[in-house]
Amino acid sequence: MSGGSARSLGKGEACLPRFAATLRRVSRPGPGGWAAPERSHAGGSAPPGQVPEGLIRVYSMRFCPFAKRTLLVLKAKGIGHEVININLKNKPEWFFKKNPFGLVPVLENSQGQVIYESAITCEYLDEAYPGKKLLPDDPYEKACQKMVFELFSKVPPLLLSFLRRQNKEDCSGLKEELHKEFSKLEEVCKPHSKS
Ligand SMILES: N[C@@H](CCC(=O)N[C@@H](CS)C(=O)NCC(=O)O)C(=O)O
Repeated sequence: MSGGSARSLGKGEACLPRFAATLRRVSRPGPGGWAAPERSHAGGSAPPGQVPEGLIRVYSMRFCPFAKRTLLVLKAKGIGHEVININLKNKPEWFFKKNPFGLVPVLENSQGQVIYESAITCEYLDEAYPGKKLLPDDPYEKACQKMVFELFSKVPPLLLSFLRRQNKEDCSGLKEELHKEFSKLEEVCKPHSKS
């Protein structure tokens, strides 16, 4: 490692700046600011129609790490889907009928069934669609995966706070918390690591 740091960095700590830089790159505002280039549905907008047969719809927001979970599962399983972005600063009234909490992601299928909460949407997609199974069948193995998922759940909100901090704001506490969370994650991933 370059530089004369007083102590060597833990693995989780070393990857933090890289992770933050990647997040900054993917969530950098475009020429028009933070507004998504795709149309997003805001207050006053008409509700979208029925989901076309053979597709599943995901109500999302471009920078939402929770919605990314759902989108990753859709991609991994090759499920045909459409994305409707929601303006979370000015939510359409109809969106609360899809999810009473008013949060993305939400899934809706062509039978009008809706599923919200990212972990639940991921499990639903894995069970409802054929093809590559993402969760193990063995109950213990499945529980282990869910525990890792829960452990990782602490990371995205911390990263968001890290990205949203003001330039001069002291973020040492935040860094410490992130380091702690990454270390926990590394500890549980160690037995499965190849190196
Ligand atoms: N526990 C939820 C969290 C989802 C969540 O917080 N989504 C954020 C966007 S990243 C949201 O919809 N925020 C809108 C709000 O707080 O009103 C999940 O896992 O789906």
